[in-house]
Amino acid sequence: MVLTSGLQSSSGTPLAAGHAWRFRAQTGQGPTAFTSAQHATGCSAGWDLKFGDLDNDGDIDAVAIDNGQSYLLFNDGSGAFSATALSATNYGSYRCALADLDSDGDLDIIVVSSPMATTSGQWSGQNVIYRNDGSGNFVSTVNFGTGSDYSIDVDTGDLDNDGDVDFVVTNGGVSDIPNDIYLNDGSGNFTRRGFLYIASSTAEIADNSWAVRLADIDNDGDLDVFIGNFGFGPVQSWYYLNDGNANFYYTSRVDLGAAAIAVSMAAADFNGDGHVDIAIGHLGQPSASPPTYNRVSLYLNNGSGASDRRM
Ligand SMILES: [Ca+2]
Ligand SMILES: [Ca+2]
Ligand SMILES: [Ca+2]
Ligand SMILES: [Ca+2]
Repeated sequence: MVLTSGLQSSSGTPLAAGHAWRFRAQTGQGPTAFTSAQHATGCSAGWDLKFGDLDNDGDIDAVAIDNGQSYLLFNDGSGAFSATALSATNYGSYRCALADLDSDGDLDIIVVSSPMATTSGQWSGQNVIYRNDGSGNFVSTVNFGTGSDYSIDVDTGDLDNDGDVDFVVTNGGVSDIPNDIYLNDGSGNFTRRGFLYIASSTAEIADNSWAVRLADIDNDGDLDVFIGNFGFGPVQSWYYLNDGNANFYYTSRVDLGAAAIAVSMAAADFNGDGHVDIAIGHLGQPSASPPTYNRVSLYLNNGSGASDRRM
């Protein structure tokens, strides 16, 4: 949730800047069956799919990534979606995030990409921010990163507790590359910060990372970071605790213990004990030593760290 005006403190003092909050809603038991399987026209499959009201007309729209190309899927109000390309260029995109990056009350889009040679041409791997004009038009774009970060995933949240939306990008689809934090100046202009430093050093640790999710792991009021790593052979994934100012030092890097490729993640309080847990989707390598298999691991947070429990 983002509020940009009319904010007051509990004592009635006006607050100058807009603020962003994230809530977790507790819900009852959901439906036990789903009906209807309506495909969006113009977009055949999805590498990623994120939902939000892009054109501020009260219904939920979506952004899809399909075979490196990004698409807007606008809802006609009845649940039918039609796809239009977000960009004329296929950047080799993997995943996206929706958030109000410039605090003007509409959802903007971050798309992260990796360069790749394909039969239909070279994908450049450029990462792009698309700014919303408020009506679902995304003609204002900002490139970010080096263009060859080999970025795979992105998640948004207020990492430095200054009321605006920041984001984390995982890099290294093919090799060990440091991940990136991008901090917002409040107007949607971002400064890159190296993700993880060895204490008392500015040397960044590089991982071959795929998945990222932000959540307050230690319940101290700031967003921490889960990172899922990819590799050939046993691979460990990590979580990183925030010092409150978006600093993540080596001493706060904690092993999740997952000796398997982690390609996707979801963070939620799965057992309802007030601590955020993590589910990791693994890509198996049966021929590796030791072998690993396709599976989902659930790591339950005991309040002081995550403990392994496999599904
Ligand atoms: Ca809409
Ligand atoms: Ca916006
Ligand atoms: Ca912030
Ligand atoms: Ca925290």
